Amino acid sequence: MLKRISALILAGATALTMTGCGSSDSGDSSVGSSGGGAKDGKIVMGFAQVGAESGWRTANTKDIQETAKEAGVDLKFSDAQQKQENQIKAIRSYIQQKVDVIAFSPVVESGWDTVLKEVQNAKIPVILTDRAVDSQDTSLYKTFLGSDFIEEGKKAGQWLVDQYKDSKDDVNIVQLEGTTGSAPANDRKSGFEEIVKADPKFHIIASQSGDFTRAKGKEVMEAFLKSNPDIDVLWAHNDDMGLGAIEAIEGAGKVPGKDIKIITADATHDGMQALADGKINFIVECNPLMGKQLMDLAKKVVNGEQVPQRVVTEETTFTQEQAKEVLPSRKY
Ligand code: GYE
Repeated sequence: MLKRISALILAGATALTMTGCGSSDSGDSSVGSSGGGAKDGKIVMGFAQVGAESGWRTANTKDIQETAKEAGVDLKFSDAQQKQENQIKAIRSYIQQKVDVIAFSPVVESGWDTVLKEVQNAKIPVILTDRAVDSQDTSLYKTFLGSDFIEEGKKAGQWLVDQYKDSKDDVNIVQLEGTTGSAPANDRKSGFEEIVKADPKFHIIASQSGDFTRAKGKEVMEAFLKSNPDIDVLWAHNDDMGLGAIEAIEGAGKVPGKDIKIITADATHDGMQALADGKINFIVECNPLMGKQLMDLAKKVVNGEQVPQRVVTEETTFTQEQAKEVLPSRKY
C-alpha cells in the first residue's frame, strides 16, 4: 500500500529523463510535464494503452485523455500497437520518469510479474484497466477496473439459447476470437462456450483469432466460409471483427443477420448501426468510458487511500429494436 509519504518523496525526487530504451511513447499527450511526481498537487499518470485496434479502443483512449484533463491529471500516454514488449518498455519508461501512478490495459494476461515487481520496488501504484493479468500475486496492483468478460460471453450464449429454444435442429456456430491470450478473448470464449455447450444441438465448428481488427475478422471469416458451407451463427468477440465478417459474408453472396445470425460484443457506434440495419442480431455491451472512474481511483491510490481490489463496469445488451432507439444518443 502506497503511503502518502512515498508520494511526497516521489514529488521531491529529481526528474529523470528517459534514456534511449526504445519507448513507444509516440502518442505522449502530456503537456508541460517534467515527470517527477505530483508537482503543484498534479498527479502524473503513465498510461500504457494496448493500441488502436478497434472502435472500442479509440473511444477508450479519447475518454481517458479527456477525463485526465478534466481531473487535472498530467497524462503520459503510450500506444503499444498490440505488442506486450512495447507495453513493458512504456512501463519501464514511466518508472524512470517517476510518475505517481501507472495505469495500463494489459494486451495479454500472462508475463507481467517481472515488470510489475520493478514497479512495486519503485513504490509506484499500479491500476489495471479494462484487461486483467493472471499474476498470482495480487499485491502487484492496487485495483482492476473493467468489465466482466465471462459474463459478456454468457450473455451472448444465452441470447442464442433463447433464440433456438423451440428448435431441435443442429446449430453450427463459428467464433471469431479476440487477441490470443488476452483476457477478453479467453473469458468471452469460456463464458459463451459454458452456456451453449449445455445443449448438444449447438456445435462450434470453427474458432480462430481475428485479433480484434476488422481486416483480420474479414480474412478469417472468408476462410471459415470456404471450409464450412453450413454456418448458422457467428459469435465475434468484438464489433470490428463482426463488421469485417459482414463484408466476407456479403462477398460470399449470403445475407448477414439472416442467412448467418451474428452476435458481437462492444456496442460501438458502427456496431450499433449494423445492428439497427439488421446485419447484426445482438450486441453485448462493453463500456469503454471508464476514464472518470480511473482518475478517481488514481487520486485515491496516490493518496494512500484504500480502494476495492476489483471495480466492475456496468453494462447491458442490445437487440435490433433497442439499437434503433439508442443510436441517436450513443456516445461512442
Ligand atoms: O472488446 C475490443 C478491444 O479489451 C474490452 O479490446 C477490450 C476489447 C474490446 O480491442 O474491441
